[in-house]
Amino acid sequence: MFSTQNLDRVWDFAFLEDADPACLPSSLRYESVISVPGCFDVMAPWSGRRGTGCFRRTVRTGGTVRLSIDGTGVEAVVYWDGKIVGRCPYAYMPEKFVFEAGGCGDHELVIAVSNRCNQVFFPFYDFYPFGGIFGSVTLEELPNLYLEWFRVTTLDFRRGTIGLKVRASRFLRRARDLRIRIDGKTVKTLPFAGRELECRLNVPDFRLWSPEEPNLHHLELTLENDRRETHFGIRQIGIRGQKLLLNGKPLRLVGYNRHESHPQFGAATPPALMAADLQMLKDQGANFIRGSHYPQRETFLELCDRMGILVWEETLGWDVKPPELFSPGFLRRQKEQAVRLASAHYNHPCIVIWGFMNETESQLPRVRSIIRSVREAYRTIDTSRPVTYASNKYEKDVCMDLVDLVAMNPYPGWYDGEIDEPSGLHRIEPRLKQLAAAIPSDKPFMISEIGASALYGEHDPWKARWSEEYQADLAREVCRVVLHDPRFCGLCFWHFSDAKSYIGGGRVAGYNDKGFLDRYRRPKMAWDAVKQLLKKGMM
Ligand code: ADA
Repeated sequence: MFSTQNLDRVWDFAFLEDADPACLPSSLRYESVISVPGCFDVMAPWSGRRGTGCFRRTVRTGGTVRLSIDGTGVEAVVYWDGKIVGRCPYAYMPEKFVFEAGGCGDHELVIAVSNRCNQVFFPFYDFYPFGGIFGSVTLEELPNLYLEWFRVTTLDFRRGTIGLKVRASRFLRRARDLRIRIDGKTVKTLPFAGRELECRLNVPDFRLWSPEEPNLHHLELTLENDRRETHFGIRQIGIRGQKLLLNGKPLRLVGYNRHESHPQFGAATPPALMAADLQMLKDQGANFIRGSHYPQRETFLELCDRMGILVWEETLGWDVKPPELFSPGFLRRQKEQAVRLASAHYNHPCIVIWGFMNETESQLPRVRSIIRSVREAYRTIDTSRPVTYASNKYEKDVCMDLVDLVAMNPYPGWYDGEIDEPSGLHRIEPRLKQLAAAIPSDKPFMISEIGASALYGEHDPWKARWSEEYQADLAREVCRVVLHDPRFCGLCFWHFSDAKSYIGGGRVAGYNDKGFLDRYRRPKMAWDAVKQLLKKGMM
């Protein structure tokens, strides 16, 4: 009766060099076609160009609809029959728009995507501002009364108790039945009046979610003519002193920072590539991805839920400096991103950390109030997960007390030392130990980035920098130091695979080449070095 349409596949396309996506010319000729998801600036003839890409298609529908767009970049404006119905100001952020589609019939949907840098995606970022629609586009027809959102939280993993919070699309003066089914069985029918409802439920025959056994349960909610469903996992993230806990047991995160980046797909990486990436990660014996440095795709998170891969997800805001950092707009945008992200991805058990503001100026006391405010923005939606930022201010960081877990991005053996020094590996152990000693003793501590550049295929008998040998030795040394020391709850290498960058200096051929895999996912020596250590049970 109320259909959901997946709008992916082939759309019309037009590229306009100079147009503002919020002000399209009245007559626009769509002379090309493109796939959705898809990035235009990785394809001839728009490769590397900046401008506005207009994606258009016809949709047969009517009545009240909800349009979901799973990430665009750098920003987008959404038109329905020529009128603006939504804006996507934050690159990579999933967005949903509810609007009146008009009478039943064919309607025109245009998503105008600009890949010009803006106040959220600055041109100095060390990753590429891809232009396109990065994830799926779906359209649901909505009944008169529908569920706006629902959130599932594990309250007691020992008993399988979950909390359920549900919001209706409007205030209900008269109570209606909310039917709750778990794993195909009705567990409760509750009278729902007002706008929101909160309840506790014990999941029958529950099984815990963990990386080793990523068990999922199925939840289905029915309110009048609306029916919603999701998978959820019963798992609790906790902190006890310096320990990060999963279901009461110490958790050790080992994995990689990963960009959504591929020479042929840009940031619109297809599900098959995501699955292959994650399968490689599992095969290596790692269990963790930091989604650097922006929101992740729904398919990616679903794969992580199913495969038992733990995720740090973060908002976009990379190394932003004053005066921009202290502008009121910056804080508002950071808070808004945190709220949108936590709301959109709340129900994914794989997400264990919320992050923000990579490598901010956390040595400045004035940044404390910004960090506190963004942390609180996350907490208005979610108090069940630790919140943090990745710091490169090390001992000078004055904000460590404000986060639940301290995370640092040191690069001993790569960015320190003298330019003509043959090797900096000897500095890794003292530096990491020194850092661990500087962290407040009541906080878990993880290495959120560490690594070295290596050019794929560059071999060197003297293990010089930029060779695969040097990177592999560095990875081995980091594992030796970190994985045996209980002071570190996590190690996240920089980074999974080589990724296109936008900054000039030190980026060979425009790529950040600290990948343990190259841009086409061919393993460098460091990949196998870590694999061997993890297989030996170093975790
Ligand atoms: C930083 C940053 C990464 C990347 C890395 C590098 O730590 O967070 O995005 O730029 O440095 O390769 O230098």
